[in-house]
Amino acid sequence: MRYSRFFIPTLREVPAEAEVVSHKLMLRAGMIKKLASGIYSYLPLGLMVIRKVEDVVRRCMNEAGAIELLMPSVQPAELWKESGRWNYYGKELLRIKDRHDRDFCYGPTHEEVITDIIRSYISSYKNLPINLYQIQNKFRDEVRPRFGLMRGREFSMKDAYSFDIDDAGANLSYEKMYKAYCAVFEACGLKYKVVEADSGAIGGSFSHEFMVLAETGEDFVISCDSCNYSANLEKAICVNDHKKSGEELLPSEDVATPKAKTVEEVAAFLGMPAEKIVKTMIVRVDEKLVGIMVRGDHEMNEAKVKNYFNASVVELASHAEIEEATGGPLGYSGPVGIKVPVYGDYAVAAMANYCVGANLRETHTININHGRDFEFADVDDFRNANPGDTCCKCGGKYVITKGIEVGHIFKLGTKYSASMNATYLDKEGKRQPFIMGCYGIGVTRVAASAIEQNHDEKGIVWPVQLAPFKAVVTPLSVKEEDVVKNAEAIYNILNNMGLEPLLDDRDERAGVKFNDAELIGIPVRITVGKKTLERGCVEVTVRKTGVTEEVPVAECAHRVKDLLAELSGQI
Ligand code: 9G3
Repeated sequence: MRYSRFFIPTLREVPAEAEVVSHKLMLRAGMIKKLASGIYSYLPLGLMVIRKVEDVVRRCMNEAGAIELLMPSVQPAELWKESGRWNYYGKELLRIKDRHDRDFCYGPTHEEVITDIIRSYISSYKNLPINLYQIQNKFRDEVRPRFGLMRGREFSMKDAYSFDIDDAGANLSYEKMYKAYCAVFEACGLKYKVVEADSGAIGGSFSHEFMVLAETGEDFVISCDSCNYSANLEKAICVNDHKKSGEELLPSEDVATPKAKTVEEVAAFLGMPAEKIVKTMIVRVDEKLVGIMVRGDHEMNEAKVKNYFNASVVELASHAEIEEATGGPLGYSGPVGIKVPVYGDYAVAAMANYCVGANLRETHTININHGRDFEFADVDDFRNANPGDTCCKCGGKYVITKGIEVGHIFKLGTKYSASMNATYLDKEGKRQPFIMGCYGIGVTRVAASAIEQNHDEKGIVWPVQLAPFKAVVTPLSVKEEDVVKNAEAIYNILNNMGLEPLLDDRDERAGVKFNDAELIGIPVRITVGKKTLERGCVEVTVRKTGVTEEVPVAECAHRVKDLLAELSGQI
């Protein structure tokens, strides 16, 4: 491609709203343009990278035996009413009406549509298993879209759906996708981790998330420092290895704690460590109210509470509900004398003489002891894991890093096939619901996360596998005939070798050309200048290292080929 005939609107400055580096650099490199909140146009350079990600995904999915199709993005409400999700989702589901006032939605995912297709055509166990996938735009009316393509409202996803006759088959389909996803992120040159995840509202028995490791990630990755156990924050198991305190029980006493609301303020006021204070969270679990007690230096884990009660909704109770349940205001809740059952996290169950809210404004009670002052309905793991916690697999210690969720795979089971009556005839001629799995990769998020992992102060440093152009040929002057002739020749050779070169044939100063090449992050630059040509050479520079070497013109193309192979870890 000739730069002068392409369209790369690079920017010097970016809007302040761009917080993370991938957002800033995608805007500056002229890869994307914001159309509305969370909605972006993919400009030519951006689209080239997205197409590269799609190519890698397609190749790995096809190699795993999945078959590509394409479903509409606008979906009829009827299918969502069948699955029971039309009323389950709130404003995040973009509902629209057609000219006949019929209800539709802009698809945030396609479980309903694919299940409708399969139930219409697959009637016998003989036609199973099958895995169908698409790369299609999705729309999720996120409450706070941010970070550019990292959390957009309209985004491109590869979503796959598998249908099996039984659990064993579904596990095999799941395993195939697990391996295919590893192949995708390897092939994209990304550093990633697979973590156990919570299936949550999606249902099904288990799921894994694929996390690109980046400090700017929105998600936490808990991994063991001794074994390969890894889970996301929702899922990471906290073992009950808390030694009983064994303290002698002290008489409890109400103490005034004026203006002390947070655990830190109460701890400071009472001169005790946060871990001697216990929070009683009043939460609504589906229709009922319960108290969940966690240590002051721990955070309640909603996903664990949801799974413990096998609930579909877990929310903090409203002020009125707290008043009703405890007789006291928000922020001073405690377990003593309240109308709702109280559940304790393992860490609390091992404590004695701890401080709780007195269910009175600006008042706490010290030296409280379960078993004497109140009873637990039950104790379990209700908190987020913390760095240093004991590994549930090997007893090692947890470390916590940040990550970007670029892939998520789910063993779904019969959640959709049962609700949508999607069945096949088994060997005995009996109707059975399909055992399903679903698998998603955030294609546009992969492109952004690659930048989060590969950039420096000059701009993007594309992994060769995702680079829009693998090499840029930069003639220092387009007025020097000899320079232009050699640049054109090298460009044509690289093109014929399939090395996707960009010829910067603009009549611009060398500095501008260098800055743009470094900003858009092309792996290798070939600089053609009068002086080096006098020695029959050109300069070859590797973007990642900044190392420049002088190479005879005749050997230049092969040197570039070798460098690219080195950079993509092929040699
Ligand atoms: C909705 C809305 C948002 C959603 C969903 C439904 C997330 C929803 C989960 C999934 C599960 C898998 C197939 C590809 C991989 C992920 N956000 N999910 O179902 F109505 Cl508004 O999408 N689907």
